Amino acid sequence: FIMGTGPKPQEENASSQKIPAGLSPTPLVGMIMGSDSDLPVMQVGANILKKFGVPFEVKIVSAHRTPHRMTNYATEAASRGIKAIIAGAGGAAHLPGMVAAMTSVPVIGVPVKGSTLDGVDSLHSIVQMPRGIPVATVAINNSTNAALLAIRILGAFMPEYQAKLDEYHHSMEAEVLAKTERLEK
Ligand code: RP5
Repeated sequence: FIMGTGPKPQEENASSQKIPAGLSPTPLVGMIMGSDSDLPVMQVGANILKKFGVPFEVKIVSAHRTPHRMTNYATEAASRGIKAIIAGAGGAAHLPGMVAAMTSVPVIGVPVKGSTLDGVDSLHSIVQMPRGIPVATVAINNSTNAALLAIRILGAFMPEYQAKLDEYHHSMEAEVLAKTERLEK
């Protein structure tokens, strides 16, 4: 993937990272995004999937620039064995909702912050799905939580992922407790 060149919002530490190697030909999680300019935000979540050992793929799928590709992706996802789709998009961010309309695989939307409106446009576009077609929406630019939610979905029927999440939560707790201990000294 080639990173977008324009000034784009980036999560902390995202700019120096790349989509991790080892993308799977038989993914359980599909990560899609509307543009390569979304990559700096989305690769943070991709790194979480990699860290948890989740087989995943990453693809640029645009609802408005590549609508046929989007349709194919959504309609084939279930038969390809994909159990959760993470879809990041900015602006009039219809990608997650459109994909969710064409598959019963759970879709997690990541509102990507663009250069205007602070990402609220993306957030509202994704979170305000009319009844009948749900999209689980995470906070603006929070591909980390999208990845963790996808892992929770896998954990519902693959206990090894639940165990890994428990471990993750314990290490997060230990980290916070260690920090507060240092402060209190
Ligand atoms: C959306 O439009 C993408 O998800 C991206 O966030 C936004 C801008 O795309 P580019 O013009 O940077 O390609 O489709």
